[in-house]
Amino acid sequence: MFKKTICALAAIFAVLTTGLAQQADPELEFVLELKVKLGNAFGVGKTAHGNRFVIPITGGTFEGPRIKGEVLEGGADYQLQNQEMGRTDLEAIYCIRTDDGVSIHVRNRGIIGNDGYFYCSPTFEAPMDSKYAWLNNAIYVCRPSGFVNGGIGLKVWKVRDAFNFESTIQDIKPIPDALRQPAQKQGRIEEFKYTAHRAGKTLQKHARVYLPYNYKAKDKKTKYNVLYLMHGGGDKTTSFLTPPNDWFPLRNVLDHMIADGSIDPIIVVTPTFYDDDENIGANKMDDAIALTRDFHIELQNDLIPAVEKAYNTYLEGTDSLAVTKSREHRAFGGFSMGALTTWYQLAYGINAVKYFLPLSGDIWAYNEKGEKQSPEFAAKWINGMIEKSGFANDFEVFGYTGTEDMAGNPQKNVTEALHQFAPVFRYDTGASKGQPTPNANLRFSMRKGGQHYYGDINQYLYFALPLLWK
Ligand code: FER
Repeated sequence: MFKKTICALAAIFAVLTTGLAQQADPELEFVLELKVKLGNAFGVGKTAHGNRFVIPITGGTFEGPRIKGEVLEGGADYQLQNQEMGRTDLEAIYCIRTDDGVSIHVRNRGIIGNDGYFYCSPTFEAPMDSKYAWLNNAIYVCRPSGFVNGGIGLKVWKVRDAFNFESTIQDIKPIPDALRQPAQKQGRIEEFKYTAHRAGKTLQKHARVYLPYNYKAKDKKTKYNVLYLMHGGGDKTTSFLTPPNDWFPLRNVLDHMIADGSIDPIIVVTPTFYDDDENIGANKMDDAIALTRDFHIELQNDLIPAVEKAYNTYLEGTDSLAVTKSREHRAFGGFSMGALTTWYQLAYGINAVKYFLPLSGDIWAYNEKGEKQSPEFAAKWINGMIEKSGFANDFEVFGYTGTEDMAGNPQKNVTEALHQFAPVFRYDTGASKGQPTPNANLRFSMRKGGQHYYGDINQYLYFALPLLWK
């Protein structure tokens, strides 16, 4: 008992000491609305605790952004009138069943004041192995949303942390000097040629491929996760994977991180959304945007089948089903226009990739007239795309940028809009305090002073790569 108390206190203390000053205020996120059918109430009478009433629950429906289904018959709302306190305590116990057949137990306790104050706090008990397990570990509030014939409407919200700009600013560690230097155990970089098909054109293209130290083509049993990294506007396949001793030391950092065990050996592929390294195919910004938007087609149809068959990866077969089956072994990230490519990959090609790293870039979404829209519009648009993909419960975003980066505020604003208007995203308010939120799939941090260039982007990768494939 004593030991347990100490442990609990230690846990609370740990939470409190990690960044209490930056703690976000709570806010409510709408989860679902219930329409509960009620039977005939009956009174038990005056008991030792008060005046007891029972109101049978006979059915109904519920619906929210991530869940919907029916209310099952057989529960009841047990009410206790307490004259001295001027209120009625209620406790409704029943089950709901989702439209895909998952039963969830509900226990909703609250008060109805004689002054009309009517709030409850429901708890949900969903099977841990179901896609609704996220309902279990949160505090909810609920209040009536009107009466429907013979029943009651109830809206339910989850209490969560509000988006807090201060808490997104964290000290992303600089890459230690030693890790910028060539490592003892070095991977190698190959130029990989492949054929791409776009809009009736056949293109001879290439990407750079980083292979970790000790990669052996003949050792088919050792398979590698693959990270695709897209360059920014006007850049090329060499922008991320430069020769050793260059300013942007990603290949050295990868060698060191693999050698010291902070990441598992991976293959990194740096393609281009242009026709080739001379930026052909984009005369104007509009062309470049279209190329970033459509790159997911080339990735799925041409690049993944070619490169992941040539090297030892988890891809088995080359069709879209094979690409989807191996998606958990794939990450896609990029800088600036490459970040835009990443967001479009998430919107259009989530079936091929599980992990997304938009680095200094926001989501560009357009109306039918081709006019660029607000972050709120972008958030609702990408939410709809992910919702209908069937992968809404199986993706992760690691977004990073800097306070002095021209994409800093745009990415911050779009992240806030995702938190606010895109229910498929669960923003990780704890990431910057080293206390990741359970079930979070949207991490976002801004580096103080971070600018719009590969040097800072390399630092974000150094910070983020150990978090992938966990
Ligand atoms: C952004 C700010 C700037 C962004 C891209 C850019 C995709 C730069 C684009 C370019 O000119 O190359 O938020 O997001």
